[in-house]
Amino acid sequence: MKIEQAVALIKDKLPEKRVTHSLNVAETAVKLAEIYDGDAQKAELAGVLHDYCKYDDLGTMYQIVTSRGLDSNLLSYGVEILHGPVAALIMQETFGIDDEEVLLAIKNHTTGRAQMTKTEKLVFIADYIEPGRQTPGVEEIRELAYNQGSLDKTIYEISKRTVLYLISKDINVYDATIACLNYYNYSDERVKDD
Ligand code: DGI
Ligand code: FE
Ligand code: FE
Repeated sequence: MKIEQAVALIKDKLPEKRVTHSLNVAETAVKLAEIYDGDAQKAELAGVLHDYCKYDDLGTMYQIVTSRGLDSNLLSYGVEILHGPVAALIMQETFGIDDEEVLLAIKNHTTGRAQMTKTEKLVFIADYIEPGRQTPGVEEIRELAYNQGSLDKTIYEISKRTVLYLISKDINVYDATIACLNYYNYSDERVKDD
């Protein structure tokens, strides 16, 4: 899919604020691709499309999870966890996107996972640090991402903050979120992929 078509798709479907966020994520992911020698085209496309299903009907999303055999644990969660996996599936089935890195980056943008591809990492981080985000402490993560030279350390710090936030609100943590936290924990001694 060409980037113009992706932008048209989200402008047709998402409210203006979410379109702005999505374009910011795409632009941020491209910047990170330049710093970290990633694929800017893939990062941009996944960034534009990552929140395509953010406002979809939850019942319809559960039907998609069941009928397409997605992880059944998804059925214990809400739209926050479902919109990535469902968007990836729709981009593949309905819009014919077949690039695995783009699909994975859309699928896992909320939770991350262990052993992410470069494009997944770029979109996961870009979603957290795009210029419109005002989460307390986001400046520290921007500094890490832009000036400290480690995607993996940035991912760990994002994961840690997300999990601490979820626990403080008694919100359940999805398996992939925990797997991401543990995998990118740089205090742990296991050898990582980069
Ligand atoms: O879609 P966005 O708002 O741009 O951002 P996102 O897709 O990263 O979603 C962020 C929300 O997802 C935030 O409210 C925290 C929530 N979230 C992240 N990991 C988990 C989670 N929610 C639950 N229940 N469990 C998780 O593991
Ligand atoms: Fe999202
Ligand atoms: Fe987003």
